Amino acid sequence: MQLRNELVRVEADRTGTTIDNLKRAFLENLYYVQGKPPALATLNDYYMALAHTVRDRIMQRWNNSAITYTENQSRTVCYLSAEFLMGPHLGNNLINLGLYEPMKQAIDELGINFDELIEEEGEPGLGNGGLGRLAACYLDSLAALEIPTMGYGIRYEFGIFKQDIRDGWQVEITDKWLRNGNPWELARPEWTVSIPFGGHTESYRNSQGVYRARWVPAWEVKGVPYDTPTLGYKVNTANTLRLWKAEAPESFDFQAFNTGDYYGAVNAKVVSENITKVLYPNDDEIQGKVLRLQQQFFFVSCSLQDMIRIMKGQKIPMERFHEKFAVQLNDTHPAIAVAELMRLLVDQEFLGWDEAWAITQNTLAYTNHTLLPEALERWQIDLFRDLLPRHLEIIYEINQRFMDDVRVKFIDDDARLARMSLIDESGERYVRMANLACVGSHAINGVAALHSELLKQTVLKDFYEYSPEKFSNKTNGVTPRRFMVLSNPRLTQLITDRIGSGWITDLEQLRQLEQFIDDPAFCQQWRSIKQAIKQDLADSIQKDYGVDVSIDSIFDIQVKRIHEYKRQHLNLLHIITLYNRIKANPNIDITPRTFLFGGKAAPGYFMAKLMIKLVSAVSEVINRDPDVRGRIKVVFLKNYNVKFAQHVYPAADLSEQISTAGKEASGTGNMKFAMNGALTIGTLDGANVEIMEQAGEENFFLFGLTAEEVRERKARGYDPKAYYNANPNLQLVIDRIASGFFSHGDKTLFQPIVDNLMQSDPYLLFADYQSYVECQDRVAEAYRDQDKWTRMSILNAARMGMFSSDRSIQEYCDDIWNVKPVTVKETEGFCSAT
Ligand code: B1H
Repeated sequence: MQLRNELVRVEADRTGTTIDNLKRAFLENLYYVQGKPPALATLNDYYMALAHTVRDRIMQRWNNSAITYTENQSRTVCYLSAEFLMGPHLGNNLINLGLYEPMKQAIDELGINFDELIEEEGEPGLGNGGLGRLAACYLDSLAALEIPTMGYGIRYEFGIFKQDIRDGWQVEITDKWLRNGNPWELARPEWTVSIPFGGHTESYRNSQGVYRARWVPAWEVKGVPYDTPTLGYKVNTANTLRLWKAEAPESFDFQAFNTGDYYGAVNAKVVSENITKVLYPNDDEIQGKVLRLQQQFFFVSCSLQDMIRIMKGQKIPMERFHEKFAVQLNDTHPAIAVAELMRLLVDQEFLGWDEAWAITQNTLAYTNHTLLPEALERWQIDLFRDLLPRHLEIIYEINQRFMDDVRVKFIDDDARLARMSLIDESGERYVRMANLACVGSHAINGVAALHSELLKQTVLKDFYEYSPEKFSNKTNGVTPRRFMVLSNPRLTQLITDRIGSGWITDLEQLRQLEQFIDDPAFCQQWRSIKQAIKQDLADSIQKDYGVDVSIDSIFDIQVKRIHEYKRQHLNLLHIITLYNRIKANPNIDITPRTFLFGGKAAPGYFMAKLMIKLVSAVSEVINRDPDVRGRIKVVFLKNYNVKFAQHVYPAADLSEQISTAGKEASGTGNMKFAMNGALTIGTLDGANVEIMEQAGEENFFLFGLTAEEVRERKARGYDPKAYYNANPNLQLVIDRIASGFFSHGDKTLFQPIVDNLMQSDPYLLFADYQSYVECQDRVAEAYRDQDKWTRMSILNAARMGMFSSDRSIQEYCDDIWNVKPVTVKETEGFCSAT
C-alpha cells in the first residue's frame, strides 16, 4: 500500500513563514508537542517549542532531498567520522533557512527573549576538537554546495565531558546531552542493522562446489540509526547526518532465560549498549582499548551495510558500488572499512576478490590529520583477531598481494617491505591502520600544504614513493555561516552593507573590503564593533569569574585543546616575563593585555592538566598584585566548546597559534580568528603558513623555528639548558615557577613542568622563547597605533577567503570524489505551502 503524494499537503499553519504563521506554530508546538500551557512552561519548553517550529520548516526540504536523490540515483558522498562536533543547531538552522530575522521578530513579539532561547540549547559534544569540528563544517559546505551527502558516525550517549575548574584544577563532569530530549534527530528503527563480533571463521563449498569463507560470530549487536538534517545555506538541500546507537538484539535474553540466568541476560544488554556509551576524550592520542575498536567497527559496518541497503533499494547492481558512493575516511578511525567492505562484497555479495578490491579502492579515500607518532593507530593482533577474526584473514590476504607488488617494484628492499606491511612485526605484532587506509584508498590527503609535504617526507614516505599519484593536499576550511554570520552578526551587517551578501557563499568576495582600509568611517565602524563585542565578553567574564577586564587592553586569546605541542606554557612564559618586568619596574609603560585561555585536557594527560593548574596559579597571583595595576589580566575560561567559541573568536584582537613547527597538522581555530579580524601571532606550522601567505607577512606576527630548523636542532642534539643559561629573562621566569612563587611556596607542584623543560623540552619552548617575546613586543607596539592595527585587522578578514570550507569541499568534489551538485526543487512531490 502507498499513499498518493498529492494527498500530502504542507499547510501554512504548520510551516508557513509569515510572522503570524511563525507565532501560531510556536504556540501550537508549545501546547501540543511540549504539552504545556504558558503558565507552566519553562525556558526549556520554550526552547523546545521553537526547535520544533524550526524542524517543521526543515521537513519539506529533507523529504524533497530524499525523493530527489532516490529518483536520480544520485552519486553520494559518505563522510565517515568517529566524531561530529556539530555545535548548537537552532541558530544555524535558522540562518541556513533564511528565517533568523523573521523568527526573532515573531518570538520577541510574543514577549519572549529570543536570544535567551538560542542560548538555552546545549551542544551535542560528539567530538574532541578540530577533527570533529572539521567534519561538521564539511557537512555544512556539502549541503550549501548541493552535494548529496550522508555523514555517518556514532551517537555517543555521553559526549566530551564538561569541564569544571576547582581550585585551579580541571574536573570532568559527564555530559548528559540527551537529558532533555533531542528535537533535531529522528530515530529510524526500520533501518536497524545487525553487527557481528568475535567467534571464528570456517570455509565451506557453495552449490557450485567453490570454496568460500564464512564468519561464525559469537555475538552481535543491533545498530539503530538516528538521523539529523544538515541544511545548505539558502538552498533546498537537506542532507542527513546518520548516527548509530548500539542496542541489544531482541533475542539477547533467549538462552539466559532458558537457563534462568536473568542477571546474565541483562548484563548482555548492558555490554551491547556500552559500545556507543561514551566518546573517548583524547585528541591526538590513541589508547588501544578493545571498546574503541568495537566502536570503530560498529559504526563502519552499520554505515557500509546501510549503503548496500540503499543500493538494493535503488536496484543498482553491486558492481557499481563505487559509482554510487564516494566514501571519505576521516583519519584512520574508520579505516577498518577497507576490510569490512571487502568482506561484505566477497562473503555476502559473492563478488570475486579482484573485482571487490577494485571497487573498494575506487570507493575509499583517506584523510590524514596528524604526524604525531602517538596518534598513529595500531591494534594488537590478538585483540584484533578475538574481535574480528574474518577481517584479520582479509587483511592478511590484502597484505600478501600488496607485499608481492612492492617486492616487484622495489627489488631487494626488505626494510621497505617491513615498513609498508599492514602488520608491524618488529616486536609484538600489530595491525597498522594508516597502512591499511593507504593501501585500500585511491586518494590520500593531508590537511594543510606543509602537513601534506611532511606526510610525503615522513610517516607516509614509502606509500608516496610507491603510489605518488594518490597523494594531494586539501587545506582545511571552516564554514563562514556559523563562524561569521551566526556568531558575528554585527560584523556581518557591516560587511554586507558595504559589499552585499555574496561573500557568505563566496568568501573570496571579502577582498572587496580592501578598498575601505583608507575610509575613516569604515575603519571607525570596524573598530567600534570589535570594542562592543569585547565588552560583551568582558561582561560575561565579570559575571562568571568576577574578574574585571578592560576592553582597551589587547584581547590575547589561546583557545584549543591543552597539549604540550600546542605550547600553552610558552604563552605563560611570556606572561610571566611581562610580570617580571613590572615587578622590576612598577612604573614601566606597558600595553595593557587580557590573556584568555580555554580548552580541555584529556583526563589521563597529567602534563596537560598541570598546565591548566599553572594558568590558574599565575592568574591568581597576577590579577591581584597591586603593582600590576590591572594592566595585565589572565583568565582561564572553563568548558570551552563550540557554543562558547562562537562568543570568543569575534572578540579577539590577537590569536595565539604557537605550536612547535611541524606538529600541528593544520589548525582551524587560526582561520576562525583571522576571518573575524584578529591578528595572528604564530609559528610557520600547519595552515598558519597559508594564512600568512594570504594576509601578507606585514599583517602577521611570525616567530620561531621552522619545521626544518626544528628537525635540524633535534638532530644536532638539543640542549634546553644552554638556552636557560644564556638568557637571564628566561632564567628568571623558570626560577619563579620553580621557587613556588605561584604555588604558595610549594616547590614540588610545578616541578614536572620545570623538569620536563629543563631536561628535555621536547617541544622546544626554550629555543623559541626569545623570538616569541620579541614578537610579542612588536604586537604591543603595533596595538598602540590603533589606526594601523585596524587596517591590519580588516586586511586579515578581507584575505581569508580561501579558508572557507566551501573552497575545501569544492576541491574534494573535483579531485577526489568526482561528484556534482544535484539541485533539489522546492515542492517536488508535495503541494506547496499556501
Ligand atoms: C587532529 C586528531 C585526533 N588530528 C585521534 N588528529 C583522536 C586523533 O580520538 N582520537 O583518538 C581524535 C582526534 N585530531 C586535528 O585535526 C589536528 O590536530 C588539527 O591540526 C587539525 O586542524 C584537525 C582537523 O584536520
